[in-house]
Amino acid sequence: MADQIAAQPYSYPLPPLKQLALVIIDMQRDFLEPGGFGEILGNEVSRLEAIVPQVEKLLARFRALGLTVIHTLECHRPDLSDCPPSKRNRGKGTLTIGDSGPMGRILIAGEPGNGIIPALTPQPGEVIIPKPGKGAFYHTDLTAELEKRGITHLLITGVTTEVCVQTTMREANDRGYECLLVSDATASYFPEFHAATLAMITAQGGIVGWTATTEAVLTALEGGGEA
Ligand code: TIU
Repeated sequence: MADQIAAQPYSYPLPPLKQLALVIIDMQRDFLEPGGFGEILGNEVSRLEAIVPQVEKLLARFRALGLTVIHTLECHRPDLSDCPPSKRNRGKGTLTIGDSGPMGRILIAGEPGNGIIPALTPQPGEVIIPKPGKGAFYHTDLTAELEKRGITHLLITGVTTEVCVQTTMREANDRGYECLLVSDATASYFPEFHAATLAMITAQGGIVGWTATTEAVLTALEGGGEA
């Protein structure tokens, strides 16, 4: 197995694999399917589906290697006590967070639209982090879950690149995690924001971390044994 991943702005050194986690951010029906939060914010949601095959491949490899997988979900309690009014009032669509939509109440935990898409359904033993904000560290158990497992390195995927993905990567970077964003396993409703995010992460010698393709990650992990 390789000891690094071919990445931008330079190779990403791999730690002992048990210290590496795959983070899958918010691959929820609310963002990927019509009738959810993404669409009520005015977005064309079809672009996000394109990354599902890449995320599936990475997930399959992590499962085969017995490595840590973390799924996050952007969601709020049914009583909205964890949703600041500033967030609820934003968007100015016909519906807002907590309202009933075609897939149930928008962005509310347990509603059909709020679940992870079937192709990426978590398996027992995988970590699920519900989060009320864009970043996965804010008001969640993520730090505790990472520390419990001795995780130091994060491969980050999911949606949307410049919102929850970038916020989470910046939060992780400030906490000392070595972060790599998988460039074709993350998507935005806005292709120019996807490109800008990759560029700003890797600028200045990797100020926030690294980017690499799914293929580069899979190639580096080829032949890796049980952690
Ligand atoms: N609107 C948008 O691009 N994203 C979000 O609201 N949440 C996530 O990115 N998950």
